[in-house]
Amino acid sequence: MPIRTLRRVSCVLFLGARLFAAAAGSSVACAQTPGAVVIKNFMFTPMAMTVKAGSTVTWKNLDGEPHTVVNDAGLFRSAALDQNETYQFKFDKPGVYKVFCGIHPTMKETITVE
Ligand SMILES: [Cu+2]
Repeated sequence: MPIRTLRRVSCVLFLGARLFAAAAGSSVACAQTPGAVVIKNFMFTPMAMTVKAGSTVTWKNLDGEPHTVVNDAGLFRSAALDQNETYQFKFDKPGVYKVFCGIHPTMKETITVE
């Protein structure tokens, strides 16, 4: 088989694997990136996550509405995040951190740092 054909075959296999991973569901994708929180449909996703001490968590707002990322103990408070904007915080100490949106206080999540 010529090299060019081999390359094309492996490329198609690679794309197929990517599509399969996408079809397997967003919860799987989230589990593979523990430092990432998506804000969508007025929810933090995942609503509960565990990271290692020293990890930086990134929040990204996908909604057209602005949201904020606020710790109820006052450790951090983001500015209002417009669509596709991100906020990052580095968790140095182990503990359980409650997070909510300052604009929509019913939006909540818990981040456990171990
Ligand atoms: Cu909000």
